[in-house]
Amino acid sequence: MILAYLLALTCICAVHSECPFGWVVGNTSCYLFHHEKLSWTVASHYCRSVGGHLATVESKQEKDEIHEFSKFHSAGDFWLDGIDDVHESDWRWASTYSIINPTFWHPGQPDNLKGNEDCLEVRIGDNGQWNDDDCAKHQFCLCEKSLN
Ligand SMILES: [Ca+2]
Ligand SMILES: [Ca+2]
Ligand SMILES: [Ca+2]
Repeated sequence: MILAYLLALTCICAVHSECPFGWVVGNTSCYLFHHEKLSWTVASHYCRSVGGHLATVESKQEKDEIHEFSKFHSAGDFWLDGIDDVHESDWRWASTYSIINPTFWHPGQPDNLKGNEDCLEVRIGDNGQWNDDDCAKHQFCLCEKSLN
């Protein structure tokens, strides 16, 4: 009886072992909506400290998936991994320095307002489309790590 119980527990744990506790299971990645407002740099460090990186959106499918998750898991706009702080308007995923393609900018964005917007945020009120904002602004963030 006890053995059967332990076996059942093992099976339950195995089913949920793809993502750590508290992370959302996506199609190809695990996502963590962090509910503390942080500057982009501190948010990036936070995601690394939990074994991931700020989320990179690499397809329409991933963009839509994250937008659906955000309806339930995010209290507001959140940082992604994108930056253009090395060369203005040259948007890259910071964790890999790969060019951001495709992009999902909100109409009129990125506008580099006041010459000081070099970090990428998701605006949940704008259907999950993107805005560039001041990296020093404190914002929620989305971490990502690979499914394994
Ligand atoms: Ca990704
Ligand atoms: Ca910029
Ligand atoms: Ca902007």
